[in-house]
Amino acid sequence: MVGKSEISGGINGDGKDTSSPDWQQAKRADVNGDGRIDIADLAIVAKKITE
Ligand SMILES: [Ca+2]
Repeated sequence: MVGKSEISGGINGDGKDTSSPDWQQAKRADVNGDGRIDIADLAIVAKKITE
């Protein structure tokens, strides 16, 4: 389940990876599970919202 908090978290977390100190929070936005938050995750989240 993806909500608005995950969207904003994803945007705020853009560019973070597993070495980021707040990864435990940021990883919620790592929807494709590759260990980093980037535009690919944002695109997936955006797609889920519009489905
Ligand atoms: Ca990712």
